Amino acid sequence: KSYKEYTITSDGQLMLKKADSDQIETVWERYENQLPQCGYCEMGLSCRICNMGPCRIDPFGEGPQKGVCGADADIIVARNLGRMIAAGAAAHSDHGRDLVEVLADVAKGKAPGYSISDPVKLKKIAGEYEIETDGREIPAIAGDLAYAMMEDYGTRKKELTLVKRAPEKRREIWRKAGIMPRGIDRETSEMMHRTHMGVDNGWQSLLLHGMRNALSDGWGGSLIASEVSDILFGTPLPCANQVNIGVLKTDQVNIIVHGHNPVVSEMIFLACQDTDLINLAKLKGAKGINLAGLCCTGNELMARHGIPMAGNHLMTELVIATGAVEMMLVDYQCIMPSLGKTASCYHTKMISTSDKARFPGMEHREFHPENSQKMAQELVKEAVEQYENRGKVYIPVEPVQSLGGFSVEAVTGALGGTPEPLIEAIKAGKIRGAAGIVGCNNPKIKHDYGHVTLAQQLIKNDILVVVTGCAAIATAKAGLNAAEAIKYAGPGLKEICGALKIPPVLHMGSCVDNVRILILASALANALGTDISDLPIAGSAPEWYSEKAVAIATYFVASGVYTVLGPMPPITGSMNVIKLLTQGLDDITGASFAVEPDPEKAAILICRHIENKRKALGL
Ligand code: BF8
Ligand code: SF4
Repeated sequence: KSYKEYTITSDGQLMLKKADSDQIETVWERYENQLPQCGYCEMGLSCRICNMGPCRIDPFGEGPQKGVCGADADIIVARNLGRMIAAGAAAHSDHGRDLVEVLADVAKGKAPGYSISDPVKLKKIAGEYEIETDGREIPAIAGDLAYAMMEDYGTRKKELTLVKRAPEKRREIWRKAGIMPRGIDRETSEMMHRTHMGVDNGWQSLLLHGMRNALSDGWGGSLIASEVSDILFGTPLPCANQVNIGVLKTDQVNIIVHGHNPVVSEMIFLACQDTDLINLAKLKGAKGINLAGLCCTGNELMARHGIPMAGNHLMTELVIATGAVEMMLVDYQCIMPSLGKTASCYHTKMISTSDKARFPGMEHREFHPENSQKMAQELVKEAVEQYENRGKVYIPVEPVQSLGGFSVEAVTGALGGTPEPLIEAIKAGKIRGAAGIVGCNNPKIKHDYGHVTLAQQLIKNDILVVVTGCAAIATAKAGLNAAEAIKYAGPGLKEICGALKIPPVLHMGSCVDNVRILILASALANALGTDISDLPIAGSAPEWYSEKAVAIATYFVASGVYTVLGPMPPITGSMNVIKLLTQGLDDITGASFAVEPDPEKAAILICRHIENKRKALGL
């Protein structure tokens, strides 16, 4: 079989060949071994929520139409989707909580190595929480903010603090629909309660609560994760970096960080700059220490420090197969449990770092705020010592240049301090609108094909593209996140991006940073005195796989952003659920979902939507 059928990337194709000759099992092989996948599960028609089951509904109407408890297809599909949203929201929000805990420890002086890198942002957000900042010491403000954020997680009775950043019109829509998020943990917990057997058996009310649960992530947990990361580690600014497997170095100690939480990767980043450790690496015959990222923690380091990026989700096994990685450190989320086995074929040391996430074949070395600095030093030293054990390495490509770090502050900065120039360009029709391309890789879609094709089509049609997560890494590898990529853009977008010296595809960060897209959209809506749903913008997740992506897509739609999914979610067992999500929601949140696995067709859907919104605005 040709490796071109699996991935459009040349490093991926070459590494798949290498993995084959090394007899390394990959995610694609395991996917093929699973085929055909269960049709009931694909349609969302199987239920194993209680022990009277498991149950399944016959989609052809011949077998059972109800589970043992009496639940029908609509209830089962809605309940399953609700639990996907809850898991996704929990993942992002619990990640946010870890940052808030570090913030609290920094305030108490109990987190050596961590500090407040952006005091301006700290004060700004403290102000949003109505915390007194005038004449007060930074640690005191940080402590109060951490405490107030922890309260947002708990059982609040009213509204999350930061929803006030959404346009007033949008908040009224949420209040009217009864989906205003109240507490971050509360909404996830309530979803688990509602989906217990014998609680909420209204498929509509389940889906509405799904919206509220997702909003508690988008305007709560993820937003807190993103903002507190900026406070602790700095707000991203545009910086150059390199991407693909070619960022690994034959003559340096290669350390990879993989996962999501900058609490770990930032400390590794600092330790990699330690002169004693660099000298030790030289003593061992290496030219230095090369730190590179994978997935979202890589995106965080890339956005803040220009650290190179080795690859996205489907590349994680193949990066190890280069034989060039001395150590890979993981925290949590999207880390395939196969990685330990892959690494056992090479000299790569695998380290798990979070008390919440263990993996077979990895050594567990837990990071806590009080020991992180020391632990990072020890581990980088061990990685350096591992260099001597390296066998043959294979790094088949040269890296690609890209630009990262487009926080909202950086985007408005590039525009000269206000969103006005962007609005003018949209009004003049030079930029037709903007679209987010976000989310994962999934072996069901040719690796990176969905992201790259969609981005190419959209910029060609003068639509500004913003990217996060694994999508951002895909477009970076394809050369689209560089200023030179304006040559692929339509004439209007080319003119504007050329004048501003920005790429037509803007890397906005990791998956929790999807909230940056919402904040930018809110700023545009506020400047126009309108709501997010009136803007000529759209979202998409062309290769999504994870429950987190379901939460993100849902809070996008609940926030008024039309969103096109690539792979079909497990909802086809209920026409009612499909109709509500693809049409009915328009009346409630002013936006809906679409599903289109072919990125060229998805581009047409997005262009059409953007043109319709322009028309409605009289543009
Ligand atoms: O949070 S895009 S595969 S790595 S879930 Fe995972 Fe998907 Fe990548 Fe980051 Ni997001
Ligand atoms: Fe079956 Fe109902 Fe139990 Fe689900 S909740 S497993 S449908 S009995």
